[in-house]
Amino acid sequence: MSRRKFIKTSALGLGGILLAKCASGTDNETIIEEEKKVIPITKPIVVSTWNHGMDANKAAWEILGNGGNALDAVEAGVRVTESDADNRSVGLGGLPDREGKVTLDACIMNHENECGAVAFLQDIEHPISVARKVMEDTPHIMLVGEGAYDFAISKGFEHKNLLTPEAEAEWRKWKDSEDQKKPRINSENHDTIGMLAMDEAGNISGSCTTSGWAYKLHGRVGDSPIIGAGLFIDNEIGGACATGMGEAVIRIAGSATVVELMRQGKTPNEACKEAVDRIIKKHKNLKDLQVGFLAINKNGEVGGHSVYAGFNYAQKDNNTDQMKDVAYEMEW
Ligand code: SD4
Repeated sequence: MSRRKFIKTSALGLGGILLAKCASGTDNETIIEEEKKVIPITKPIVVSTWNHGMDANKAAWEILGNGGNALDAVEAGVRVTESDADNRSVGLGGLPDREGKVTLDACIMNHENECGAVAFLQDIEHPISVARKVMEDTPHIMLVGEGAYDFAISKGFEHKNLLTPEAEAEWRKWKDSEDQKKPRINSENHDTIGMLAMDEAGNISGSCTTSGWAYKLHGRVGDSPIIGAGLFIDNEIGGACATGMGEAVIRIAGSATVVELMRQGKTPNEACKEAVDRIIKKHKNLKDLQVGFLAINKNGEVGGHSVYAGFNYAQKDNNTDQMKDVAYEMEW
């Protein structure tokens, strides 16, 4: 018996896409005929990782909802989280490294593949804005440590002690504990904010900012400031960001991988799942190895996937303002 199928899929950019749909056929033949179907693009839209994404999205939406651009939105959005002293994993109030120092990682990327990053930055409240200055005011992409700090001060950022009394108390308790066990990433501590936005013009930008893994070695840098690992945007395709154990994300060039998988035709959900599968395949010891990916494509379709249960993201667009859970591979 022969089965003939005619499927044609064609991208029409901003206008929508042509989708094939099953029509009819005889008993031994299925003919899938081409049918024009316009899928509306969801834009503007902003998504960001974890519960703190709701407040961050709100700030981003004030820009996106008024015709502003995605780059301004992703910067303004995550600044809210950076300034939230109650948040123990980003900016002010973030848990420090083993030495009691709060060290920050951040990066930003726009629709023209321009990007900027800072890593191991101390005493500056808004690393995301310093990253943007690196992108816009220098020929470089990443500044680290003292150099990043000096650059920030030269650009008018203020010195600020980011170790709040509450975070310091937690660190001292950890330091005095017998086992000095590192908190389990994501479930016990560590929720970086990654944000992806598409504006009314259809341009995508992204940002990612964190104080990194609590009680890490002094000098440790994670995936969050590394373009292609913690964040990647290709405006022809979409964008992705990561949260969780940065070392594992870097090993598979996580966010760039997700974008490349979408380029091959995968949906955001499928692309994030395949990147998670790759992390699982490449690591022998998966204990506590949580990683979550979040992605958006040019149609404004959003997807995510994580190694362990519990990763969620916040979405805001003209019809949505809510948290969403992602599918995962394992229970804790
Ligand atoms: C890091 N990826 O420093 C960050 C931590 C994180 O949710 O995302 N936690 O490795």
